[in-house]
Amino acid sequence: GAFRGSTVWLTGLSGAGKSTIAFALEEYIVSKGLPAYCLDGDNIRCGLNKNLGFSDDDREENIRRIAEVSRLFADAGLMCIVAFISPFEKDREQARLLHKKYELPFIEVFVSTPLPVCETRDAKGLYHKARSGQITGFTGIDAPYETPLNPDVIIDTTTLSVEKCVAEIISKLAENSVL
Ligand code: GGZ
Repeated sequence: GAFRGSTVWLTGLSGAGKSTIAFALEEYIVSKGLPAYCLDGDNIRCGLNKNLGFSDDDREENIRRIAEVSRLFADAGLMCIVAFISPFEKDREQARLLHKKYELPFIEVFVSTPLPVCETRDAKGLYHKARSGQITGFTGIDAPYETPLNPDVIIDTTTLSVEKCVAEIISKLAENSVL
């Protein structure tokens, strides 16, 4: 079908695989000659949101700004692929409503990889630091993660390959006439 600007919103724990899937999806879309761009901690929390930390209020503001930016990207005709924990249901719902208001497609992908798997991966050693008390307020350990109530796609990277995860998202996008 015809390509339309949209937002693919990945949510899940640290280490769930959000960024890996996001960049694989971006690569796939760009390889088709279509415009896509990933927003993640590296390009948002280091720039636009560098004044924000990990308190509940800061996470809410982090997600609010990301929702606004993704809405603008989608409106500009890109597929904006967003990869943040986004732990609060109400903030994700606000992001969805914002896109709805501007009639822009919004696909919520719950990367549901369970905590024990994320914790075993522990790529940056943050879970270890959280368990040993060197970091406080870490999502899944001593800060909440609210499980999405109505995600459009659910992906568990424990057993699914990156290619399969991307394929699941692609088929949902096609179903929604975004691709
Ligand atoms: C959760 C934290 C924290 C705390 C630093 N809690 O694996 P990472 O390192 O690369 O991904 C995590 C990232 C989470 O930032 P987000 O902007 O996605 O979070 S939120 O949507 O809740 O605003 C982790 C690192 O930052 N990190 N401290 N306390 N993750």
